[in-house]
Amino acid sequence: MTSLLVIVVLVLLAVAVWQLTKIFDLTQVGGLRDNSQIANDKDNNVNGYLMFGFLVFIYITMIYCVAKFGHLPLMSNPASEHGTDVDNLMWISMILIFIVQIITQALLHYFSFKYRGKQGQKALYFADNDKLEFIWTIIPVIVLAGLILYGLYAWTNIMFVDEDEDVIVVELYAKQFSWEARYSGEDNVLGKANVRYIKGVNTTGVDVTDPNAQDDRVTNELHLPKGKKILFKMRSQDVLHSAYMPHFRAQMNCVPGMVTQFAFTPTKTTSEMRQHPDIVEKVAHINELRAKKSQELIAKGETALDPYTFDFLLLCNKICGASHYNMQMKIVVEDEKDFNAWMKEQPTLVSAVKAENAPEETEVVGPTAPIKDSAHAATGVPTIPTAR
Ligand SMILES: [Cu+2]
Repeated sequence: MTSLLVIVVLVLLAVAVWQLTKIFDLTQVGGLRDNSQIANDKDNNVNGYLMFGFLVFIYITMIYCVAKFGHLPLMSNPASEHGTDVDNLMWISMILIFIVQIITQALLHYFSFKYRGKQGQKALYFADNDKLEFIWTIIPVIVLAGLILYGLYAWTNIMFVDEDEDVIVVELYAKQFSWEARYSGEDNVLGKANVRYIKGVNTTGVDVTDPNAQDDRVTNELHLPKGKKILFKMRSQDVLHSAYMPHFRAQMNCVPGMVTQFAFTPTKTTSEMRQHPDIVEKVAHINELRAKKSQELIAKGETALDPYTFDFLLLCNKICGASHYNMQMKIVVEDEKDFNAWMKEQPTLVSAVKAENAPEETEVVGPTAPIKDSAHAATGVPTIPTAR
């Protein structure tokens, strides 16, 4: 309501100023003032110098933004093998854009000034110039072709997964508004899945009767071993999501009804990343802001904020609904030994389903035990093959 009142007051003020200028103009009628609608030399000079003023404004804004916000884009210290390629591509593109815009803006504003209108001066009729046109066409063609070819080369390299390569297959399951990870287990093949199988603890809709699903493990935290290639298979339960792992320079859409994939090799563990100077500086800055906010909260009698520690995150990068902003999952990168130890502690999905369906007194048996509630297996629901 306050904002509406402020807007109304501003509009009324603008109308009042406009009316006042009209009255002022009327009082000047008959004076020595030039009332012609055609620009004279003075007008053209003013506009010419304003062009220069605008150029200076653009440059100052640019320098200010680079100095103040330049540290925000993730363009150094990637945590994946291919991350360096993405960063290089980004650096080359940004530097080229920077140089080109500095030169073209200067030329544009300089010529606008130089050829500003002058009394009695006529514009020169200039039909065309093949040499000039050739130069300003061929330079962008060469630069853009180089950028596109380099980009395509980098993209093909990043997306290529050798079928015989030793990779760990992990499924990322997206839904409004959380993530789940499904590990393919010892056989490294994911069991079939379909949204119609979702029931109780089987939140990812895995066909628990599928032999490949017997050793699948579903977790709410994504653990990855350092130095091992991970092949992610993405699925979505409801709408379009996007699996975004910024520190690994990885992103892929999660589309309902199909499986998409992305593979990368983590090169830094979470604890190594926490010790990196860039991250140490960022964390210190965030905690400074949090400490200030905590003081305000304490003054209001509320609880203070916890200090922040760095963690890799899997985020959703498609606006998928009201809580999209909070759709994230923690990623822990660790040494292979720690990863294997963690993996051993995770129960298989089949054993969890069995425990859920078993009578209270029955104990959970091995992961390959037959499934009691396999009624859905006979429903003939088509499954999405998620195996490699
Ligand atoms: Cu989402």
